[in-house]
Formats: sequence, C-alpha cells, structure tokens
Amino acid sequence: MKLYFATGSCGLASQITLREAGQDFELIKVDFKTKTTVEGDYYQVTSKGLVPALKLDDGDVITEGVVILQWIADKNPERGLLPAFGTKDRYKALEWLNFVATDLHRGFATLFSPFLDAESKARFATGSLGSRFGYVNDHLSRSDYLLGNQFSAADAYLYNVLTWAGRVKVDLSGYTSIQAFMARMDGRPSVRASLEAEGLSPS
Ligand SMILES: N[C@@H](CCC(=O)N[C@@H](CS)C(=O)NCC(=O)O)C(=O)O
Repeated sequence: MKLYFATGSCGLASQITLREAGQDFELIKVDFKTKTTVEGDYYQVTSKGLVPALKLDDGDVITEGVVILQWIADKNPERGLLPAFGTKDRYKALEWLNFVATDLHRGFATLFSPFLDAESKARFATGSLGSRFGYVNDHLSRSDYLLGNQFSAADAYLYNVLTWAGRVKVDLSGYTSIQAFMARMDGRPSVRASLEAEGLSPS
C-alpha cells in the first residue's frame, strides 16, 4: 500500500491514521509544482493531481481524505478508529469529518489562496473561521477528543488542519482546549512518527 503525500499537507491525517491502524505502507512524496514523484507523473496515480491518494496493493487508488480515513478505519475495525458502519455514533463521526473538511479545511485553503489579498484573508479568518474555532474549542472543553475520550480518525484530521494555523498567521493561543488537544495529539507516537517522516516538528 502506498500513501501519496506532500510535506505538511492534508495527507498527514491519513498517515497518522495508517499508523494508528498498525498498517504497513510506503510513503511517496509528491512535488506539487511538477506533479511528479520518484515514480514519475503523479497524474497517472490520480488525474486530480491532489494529495492524499492511497494506492492499494491491488492497484486501486482511493482519493479524498475523509474517504481514505474511513477506508483505513473500516479495514481495521479492531483498532476502533471510527464507530462501526451503520451505527448512530458513526453519523456523529461523519458529522465531524464533514465539518473539518468543509468548514475548517476549506477555510484554511482560503487563507492559503494566492488569489486573495491579506486584508480579505484577515477578515475571513476572524469573521468566518473564528466562530468555528470557538465551536471546536467549546466541544473539546468537555472531552479529550472529538468523539469522547478515545482517539478517532476525526482527531487526526482536526489536528492536521489546525497545524496550519501558524503558517497563515491565525492565532489559536486563546483557545485553551484546542491547545490542550494539540499537545495531547503531539504526544501520540503515531503523530510523532508521521511528523518525523514528513520532516516536521510538533505543533
Ligand atoms: N477534496 C480533497 C482536497 C485535497 C487537497 O486540496 N489537497 C491539497 C493539499 S492539502 C493539494 O493536493 N494541493 C495541491 C495543488 O492544489 O496543486 C481532499 O479532501 O482530499
């Protein structure tokens, strides 16, 4: 199995979750500028040209971070990385995965955009993202992780996107429960190993 990633991108959550699952995998780095890897043209792996992509041993390729996370969790049910398919708890988990993808991930993507000026980004960060951080912070004040006191794949994704805050000058220091969550995640061996593999430091 191969995980295609780019340093510090949204593939980090997939890598953390693969490690939490105890799954063997090979990391293949994608150069965003040239859309190539050591294997050659990345568009041959996925015509989207985006990371993450997970190439299974049978050659099939899965894309979309939240789908990859669910695939890993469902293939390794004994690890409890997501509630079982079809249960009400699973929908709670999907709610979080979707929130992180469409509210936070896309929100941060706006702040990375080369098409917007700094002033618009600053207004967006406080006006739109601020309330979302408040919502997450409030939720994490009641439990260690998004789904309660046990780690799930949704936490890997939340951690992944929140590591971008410093890069786009978003100050999360006032959100104490988010800070505690990030520190908790930084302490997990899966997170430490994933950061090291990408050449990154803890948040
Ligand atoms: N909907 C996709 C979005 C993936 C995505 O936006 N990946 C970014 C990195 S976080 C990427 O590959 N960017 C490279 C580019 O735009 O050229 C997912 O959630 O997996």
